[in-house]
Amino acid sequence: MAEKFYVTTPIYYVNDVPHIGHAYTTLACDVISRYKRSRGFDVYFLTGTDEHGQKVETAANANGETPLELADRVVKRFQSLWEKLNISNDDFIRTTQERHKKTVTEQFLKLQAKGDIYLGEYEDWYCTPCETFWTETQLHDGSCPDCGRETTKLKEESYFFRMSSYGDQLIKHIEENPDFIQPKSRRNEIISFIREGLRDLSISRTSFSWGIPAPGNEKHVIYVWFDALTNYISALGYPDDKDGLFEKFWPVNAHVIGKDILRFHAVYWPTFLMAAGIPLPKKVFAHGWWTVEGQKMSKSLRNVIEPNMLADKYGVDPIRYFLLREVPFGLDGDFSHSSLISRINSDLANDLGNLLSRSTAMLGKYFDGVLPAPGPNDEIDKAFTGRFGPANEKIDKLYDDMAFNKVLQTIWELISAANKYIDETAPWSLAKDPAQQQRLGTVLYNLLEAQRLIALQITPFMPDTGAKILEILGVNPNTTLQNNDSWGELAAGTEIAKAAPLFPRIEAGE
Ligand code: ME8
Repeated sequence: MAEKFYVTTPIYYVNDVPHIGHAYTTLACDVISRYKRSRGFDVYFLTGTDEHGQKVETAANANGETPLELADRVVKRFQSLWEKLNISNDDFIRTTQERHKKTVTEQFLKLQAKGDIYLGEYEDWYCTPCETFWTETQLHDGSCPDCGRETTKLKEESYFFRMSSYGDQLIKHIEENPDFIQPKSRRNEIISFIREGLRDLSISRTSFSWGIPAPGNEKHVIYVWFDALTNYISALGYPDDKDGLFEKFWPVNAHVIGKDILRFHAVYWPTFLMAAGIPLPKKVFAHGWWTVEGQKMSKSLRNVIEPNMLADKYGVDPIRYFLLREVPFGLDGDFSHSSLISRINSDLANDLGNLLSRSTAMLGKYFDGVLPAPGPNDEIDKAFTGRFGPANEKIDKLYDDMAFNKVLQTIWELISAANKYIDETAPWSLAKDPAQQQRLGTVLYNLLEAQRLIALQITPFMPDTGAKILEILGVNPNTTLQNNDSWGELAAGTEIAKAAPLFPRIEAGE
């Protein structure tokens, strides 16, 4: 039976429209999903939207619409963007769906029956935009330590989750499972947060009504994180599991999130799961933060980068490539149009595009576009062709660490090696000597076969480009890596026409 792989994005709030930050996380999950499928895994890739809470209620009131009308309107912007960016999610969960509400209600009842949810009273400093309570000591000069805005003291009846009972068990889990929180640099931050002592967590509100009612006490709505985090199991049909998805895909292989919501995923969520007796996620990966031309992205600075606009201007595949190539996953990065343009011109138009047009042009010129059978490999050929097996193995390991930029670096080392192989073997000189005809055929075969393997590795990042290269090479564009990643599968006799440039160069200022 195929190995399974379950990966999730955060569910995005519907009170904001999608920008490159959201696209980044979703793209990363898409790339790893496509890679794992190509390797024969049975993949479940989940994304969705977080639709409850005070912010949505307030925004809807201000617009003169109901919260659900607002959610219905904004969710389409996410869904159409994912379609445009070629996102291959298997499911899309909305927290307003019945399937989700049912799971949250059942979780609540289960933990309440166990004594892990109890009714108490809450008093603390509340940041409305962040929907987060802070203790007095966490505030920065009285303001929210996350967003810097004003906080207000709130006291209300609230249900609490007995998070304080689970701190020791969670530390033990983190210590015994070194891959649980990634990147590693973030583990210590979480461990010290837990060591400071976990307080019981307020998980309901009476101050607004847009949410899932607390069962049996409907003046409370279930507070946003208890609601939102549960999406990862409600989408699988927990607890009824009529379709067997939970049984098959849980525990999740990776929750991919931004560093802003690591604590919720690495502390709150695992303790909810422990209380419910559900196994913990295998990995929580917190990636870094994008700024734009050196500044924080924000509506008020009017510098929000809309992926729709970028895709229209530069094409979907270049954007997909750029976001994952530019910055090591896990570190912060800065978006600038000039670095995007320079990557498109140098990596895509020059390195990748020229390689294909040069080699297909030579095949046309020297062999009428019909791929010759290769003769024996010289030392120089062996050095080149021998790179691909180890590179495939290296890439597979890099995916386990979500090191997307290193995967791309490794692929681009192969592309550079291919360009260098052309320069070193100088096919144009071989072509002058009829005695070198077989040697010339070997060189061209190796070059084009190399590009078949390169295209297979490129496809998770740039699905259209990968398919296009495979088609040019006369290979079925749906070919996967599994069983097709060893050297020498390109069939002699295949007709390969001269390829048009894959990526037009972009002049600065265009
Ligand atoms: O937090 N750089 O939703 P959200 C990189 N609903 N990534 C960014 C980013 C940036 N500048 N801005 C946003 C929520 N992101 C909750 C989640 S999950 C159970 C509930 C990405 O709409 C990043 O993945 O605020 C971040 O974690 C997420 O968007 C926050 O999305």
